Amino acid sequence: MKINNQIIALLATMVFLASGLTINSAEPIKQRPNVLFIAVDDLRPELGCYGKDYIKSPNIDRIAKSGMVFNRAYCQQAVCSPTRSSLMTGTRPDTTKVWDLVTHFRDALPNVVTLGQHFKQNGYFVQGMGKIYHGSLDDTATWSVPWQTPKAMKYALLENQKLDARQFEGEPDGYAKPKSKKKSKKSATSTPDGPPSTGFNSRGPAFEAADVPDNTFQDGKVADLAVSTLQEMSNKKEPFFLAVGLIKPHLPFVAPKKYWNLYDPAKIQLAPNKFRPKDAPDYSILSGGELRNYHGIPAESIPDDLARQLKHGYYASISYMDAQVGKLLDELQRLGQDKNTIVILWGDHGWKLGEHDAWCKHSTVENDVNSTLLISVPGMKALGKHTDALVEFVDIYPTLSELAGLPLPGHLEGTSFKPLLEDPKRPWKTAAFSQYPRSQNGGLMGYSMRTERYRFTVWVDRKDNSKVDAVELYDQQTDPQENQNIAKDPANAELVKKLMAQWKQGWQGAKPSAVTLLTTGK
Ligand SMILES: [Ca+2]
Repeated sequence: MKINNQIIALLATMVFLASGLTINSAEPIKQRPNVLFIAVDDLRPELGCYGKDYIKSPNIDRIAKSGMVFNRAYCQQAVCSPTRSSLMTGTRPDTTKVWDLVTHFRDALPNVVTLGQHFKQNGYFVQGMGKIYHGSLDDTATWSVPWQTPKAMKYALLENQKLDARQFEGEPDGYAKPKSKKKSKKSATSTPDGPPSTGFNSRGPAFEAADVPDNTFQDGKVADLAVSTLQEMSNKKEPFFLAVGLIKPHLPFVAPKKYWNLYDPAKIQLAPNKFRPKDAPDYSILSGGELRNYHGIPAESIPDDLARQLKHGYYASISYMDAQVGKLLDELQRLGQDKNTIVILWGDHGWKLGEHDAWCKHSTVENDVNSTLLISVPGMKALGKHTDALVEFVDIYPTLSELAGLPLPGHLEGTSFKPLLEDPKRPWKTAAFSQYPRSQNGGLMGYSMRTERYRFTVWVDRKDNSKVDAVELYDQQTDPQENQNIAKDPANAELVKKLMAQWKQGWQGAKPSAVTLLTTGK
């Protein structure tokens, strides 16, 4: 009887392992993979590994070579706190109720188990540093030890520090706090179109190139801290989950001069579509109020020479951030932990660098919601591959959990994309969903759906979602820049009807079916 039980247990384990879906959950905890979770602020997918050879991102490209690049990864709302709250809770903005920069997800979800918390509860040592949650909206339950960020200068040059100090109480930490918290909250909730405005031209310059070491600024200091933390973690008995948040290429584009020197400004190409999308509602894209908060940026359209400087700064900031990523990868390798560590890197949303005569994020257009996502898993089959499958940032929580052999909490609203790591071309989600609020017309929410071929956005009354204010439709096959809204073209009436029906099904209707998962899984 005892032997029979052992045989049954052995057979059960073999079937479980043969399914290839997850690590045996009975495996000793120390055998589980570590996770290096790198969050990058405002990083659009314009990198060497995304085929943009002119960008110097050799270290992120290393992750791509040992992992997979997601060409069509979508954030759920293109601004810091909503996208990060969504990703970290594994739920969508309408569940977190975080659509602005001042609301904490614990207000609506007091007991939700976050990604880090889930790993912690399953025996991991979970530590976070740098920008993971937005600004001061940390969540202590996520971490095994308190989250931390080293203090650093925002600008290296004194004249820039002075310019920047005008509107803020001492803000050398890069997390400037408005003088009045109350005023900030009122400002943010009354204008959900963007970040709390600190005033036109009130901040320091939008860019700086000073000849200073990497650790002058926050990302350099965070990388140094992460390197020493990796050393400590590699000596622990339990596996680690280290979350490292880098704040460049977020504005201001401040990077040491050596990274600016990697680019020839004369060769920097400006956006080819410096105009609004035709036949789109006026509120669909904002011109970029966040950028106008910086000193010397005009309220009107950005002239080409300034646009070129800004792009130069964005690229330099990418290369500076990328060098910090390299320090983490080098240390992981030096410690011999690379063989047992999942590395994931994500940019919290996309960005406009002059496309549609606009800057920054804060919309539902492809430039803003399509973001950077790479993952490298020890032993994965599809090394160095790209996938065009539609994935969403809410999928990251279940994916990492499954890769580590952890159970999936019932509250999750995404789908593990682990099967794509084995077969990047397999059938997958039929749509990805993003949203953005607007204050216009009594308060609107744009719910946007990206299918294989189309972007379809429906702007509805926030108080009554059945009231439609406007519809946008872009054919990504013929118009990947989204320059022409074709929703009102009578020739597309049937297509709009069909997409509207799919849109009404929402994310629940776009999931890869259980049948697909089982029959094509390898
Ligand atoms: Ca951001």
